Amino acid sequence: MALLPILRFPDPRLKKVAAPVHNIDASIKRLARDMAETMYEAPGIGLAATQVDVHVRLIVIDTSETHDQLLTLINPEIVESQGTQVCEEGCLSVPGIYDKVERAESVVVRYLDLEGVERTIDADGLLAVCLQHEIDHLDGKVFVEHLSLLKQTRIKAKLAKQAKITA
Ligand code: K1U
Ligand code: ZN
Repeated sequence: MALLPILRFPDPRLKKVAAPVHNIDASIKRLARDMAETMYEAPGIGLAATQVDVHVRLIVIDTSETHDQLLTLINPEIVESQGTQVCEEGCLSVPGIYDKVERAESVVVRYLDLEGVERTIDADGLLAVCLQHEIDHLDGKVFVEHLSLLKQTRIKAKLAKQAKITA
């Protein structure tokens, strides 16, 4: 297993649209394991392959308090959504920044598991938010792009300052 480096916003590679997985081979299974290890170590409650600079449609999520309910979703697709909720979000690619984003309250997501079996999840609350956040990553969208342009400019300035200090 390996910890993978996570891209930082506004890295242009975070804007790439990920390609569907056609073959769930050993390299996809290894990537899923490495992403889970990276997510737990960060720590975070989700991670998309885009964030580790691999542009395939694969996400891992664990929103449980016990960190033992890992979900690995290949080619996830929102097939139904209902209502709205506003939730404070963070992102491992935008460290130290948290802000409120409006999302659907509940979603039904269709995906393939690691054995290639088609499944659906019916999610609400934090899991629904996390699914939408991670699927956005696969489409090249970071949560700050849901915020005003003024906020985005401030966030970029703050991250640039942080990067200067740590360089
Ligand atoms: O995609 C990511 O960068 C992961 C992100 C997922 C997420 C968080 C909150 C709302 C929506 C999506 C994170 O995991 S940020 C870190 C975080 O939320 C967290 C860290 C430690 C314990 C609990 C939560
Ligand atoms: Zn994120």
